[in-house]
Amino acid sequence: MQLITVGGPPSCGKTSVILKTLKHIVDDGVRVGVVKFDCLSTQDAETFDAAGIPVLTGISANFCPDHYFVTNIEDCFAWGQREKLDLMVSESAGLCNRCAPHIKGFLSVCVLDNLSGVNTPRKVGPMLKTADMVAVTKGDIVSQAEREVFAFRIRQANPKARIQFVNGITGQGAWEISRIWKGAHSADTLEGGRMRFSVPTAVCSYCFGETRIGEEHQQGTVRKIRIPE
Ligand SMILES: Nc1nc2c(ncn2[C@@H]2O[C@H](COP(=O)(O)OP(=O)(O)OP(=O)(O)O)[C@@H](O)[C@H]2O)c(=O)[nH]1
Ligand SMILES: [Zn+2]
Ligand SMILES: [Zn+2]
Repeated sequence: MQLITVGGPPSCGKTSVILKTLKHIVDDGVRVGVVKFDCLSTQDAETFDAAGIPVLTGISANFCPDHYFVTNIEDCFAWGQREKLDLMVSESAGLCNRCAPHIKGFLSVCVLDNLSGVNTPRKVGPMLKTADMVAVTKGDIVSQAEREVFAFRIRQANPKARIQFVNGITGQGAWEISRIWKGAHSADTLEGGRMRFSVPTAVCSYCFGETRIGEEHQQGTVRKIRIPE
């Protein structure tokens, strides 16, 4: 089964891009499915259902969404195989910009939204930096100059990635993306696989549910801001 990881900030257009792209792939007779990772809630399952695409949803709740991803993706992969999918897409919300849902050897896609501002490519961490492809949505509502600066900033953060502008509503640009996705890496198992980026650098009491503020409640690895006296 082919596996493609798609990550991007909330509401950037991931589901729209996936739907428009998979449409072209389904037209070629490929059986596709989606696993959606989100934090608190998602309506995406209904959207994929309505499009006739098998979908599995995981809600990470109080877990870091990317840690939740790493600890579940193997089981989700097995689900995709049981569903006899040829190609499975994982969609994750990417709320934690310190982590990334991308796996070595498998096609990884970062979706960014032109509307989010030209500094966004500098703020999105490994999710953008370790992606093979960057799909940029909502170019229809910004100027050509903004689109160019945005693409330039993406190249600064990730010089190797292929950048594809795509309209999540009309689907313009999705065919080009589908041609790349059709050639995505395929494997029988994720066993022995590795993430592209290690997470996290800190494990502290707050990771384990602490809510109280104060030095005496801070255990584990913490980092302090250097503040001039
Ligand atoms: N104008 C415009 N709107 C878009 C485009 N792509 C997506 N949208 C709209 O942006 C909104 C969010 O799109 P989604 O595809 O749900 O975004 P998402 O990243 O999957 O959202 P979450 O999974 O909830 O984080 C929807 O209202 C889409 O119709 C685009 O290229 N242009
Ligand atoms: Zn994490
Ligand atoms: Zn994280």
